Amino acid sequence: MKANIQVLLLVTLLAGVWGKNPFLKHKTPQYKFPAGFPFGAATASYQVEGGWKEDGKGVNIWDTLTHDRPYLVENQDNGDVACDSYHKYKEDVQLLKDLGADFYRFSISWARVLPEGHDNIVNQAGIDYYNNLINELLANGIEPMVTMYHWDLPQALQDLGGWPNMQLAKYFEAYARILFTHFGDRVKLWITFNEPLTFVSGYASEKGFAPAINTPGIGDYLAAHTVIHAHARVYHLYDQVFRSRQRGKVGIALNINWCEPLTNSTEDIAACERYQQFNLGIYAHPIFSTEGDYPAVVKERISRNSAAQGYTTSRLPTFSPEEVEYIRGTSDFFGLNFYTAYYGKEGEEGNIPSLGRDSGLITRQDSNWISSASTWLKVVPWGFRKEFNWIKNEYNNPQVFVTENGFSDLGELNDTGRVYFYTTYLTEMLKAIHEDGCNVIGYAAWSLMDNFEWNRGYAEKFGLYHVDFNDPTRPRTPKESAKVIAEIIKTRKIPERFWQD
Ligand code: PNW
Repeated sequence: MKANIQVLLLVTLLAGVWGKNPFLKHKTPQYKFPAGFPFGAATASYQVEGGWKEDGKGVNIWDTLTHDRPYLVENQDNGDVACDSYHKYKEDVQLLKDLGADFYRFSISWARVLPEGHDNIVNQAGIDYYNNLINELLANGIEPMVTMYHWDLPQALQDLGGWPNMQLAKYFEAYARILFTHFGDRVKLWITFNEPLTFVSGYASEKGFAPAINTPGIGDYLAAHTVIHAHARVYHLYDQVFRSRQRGKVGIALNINWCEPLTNSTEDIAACERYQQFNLGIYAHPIFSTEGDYPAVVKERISRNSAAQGYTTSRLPTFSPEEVEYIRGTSDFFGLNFYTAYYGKEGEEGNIPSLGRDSGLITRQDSNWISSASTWLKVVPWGFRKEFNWIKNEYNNPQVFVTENGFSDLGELNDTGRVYFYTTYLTEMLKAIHEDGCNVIGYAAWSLMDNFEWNRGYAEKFGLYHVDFNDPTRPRTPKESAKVIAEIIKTRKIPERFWQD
């Protein structure tokens, strides 16, 4: 009898060592979020505000796309009313308060402030709206984090060619000057651009994001070039005119998917490295690397492909040495929007010419990965940790502020998929912080509430709060995920019932 118990104990112990003991639960270590680590939620002007022609707002490229080419959007939806946050911002602030959010990431509609895009006409009603929102946030102890550009370019500037026109860098600086002047006394966290990689694709296809112009492999590279210049101008403007008085931070929000090499071959490893360089490095290398400029592999391949295709100059514009210096180091933090991952292998896919073709790899997702309502978004929590590490190694461990991370479904209140997404992704983020030493300094969930999901209209929902788009009063209701996020913010850890084996 005694011997039997000893054997049982020994087996139990050994199994425990091997991590398979059914009695000893082998779970993720209970890491805490560092003291003072800010949690928040994010939205964007066109996706939530509505009020598309109210009080002097000018027309932007998403107004134009949804009105003139409604077939480009699921169900012909548009953002004319959206969540009606133009009228309901006080309620939005209460939602944030109920979450326990430390900050709110929202964007300013350029055409609401400058109806024609230029700084000659300032729309006072637009200034008032954002002043009211900012003041309401601060009165509730919530810090504003403001994105200057989340894809809604004034139509008047698109009429001049949009982002491929280098003059827009100057106009963007003038717009930013207006924002710093009016709001910089209270706004201390600024993001110049949200996801340039995504919105410049509006110049690579006539079917996707606004302005939906089909100049792949040329227009999108020109747009990227202008955007990088525009970002640097705004950073220098802040340094020269505003920083000493306002003492805030200026960054940029870049999106990237993790790319896992399909095999261990040097070709596939190199292919995934190219994926990072073509999709993230194209923006991050000029700003965050020690040497600046576009990544060497990006310059080489686009130049080589351009020549082979009969162009006498590269389709990718070049920075002069002075420009490289001007752009290098122009960010106080690295804003990261992260959602999903792909497998990558060497190969060729995509139109000639295009960024995808130039990058020289084939990407696929694993059919075993958990799906969302968005075709592109599979749940791959470990990719989040790997991406933090890639950024740490590539850019000398910069301060990374997660400016977006989230999951789509069809809008159910008992959103178990979203709860799984947040608890597993945040667990990987904690490992990146505590085990890998990645310098993660903040986190924003995308999104505070269901909203206009671009070409997918209202078909895919990312909100912590449900919004009823059939009700003219657009009521908001907390989902299960809102309660779980509130619990995480309060307890500073992932609740034990969500720990994974
Ligand atoms: C981001 N992709 O867009 C945007 O910043 C948000 O405005 C948007 O609502 C959110 O993520 C969810 O889509 C993305 O295809 C759009 O990989 C598409 C992709 C990634 C991000």
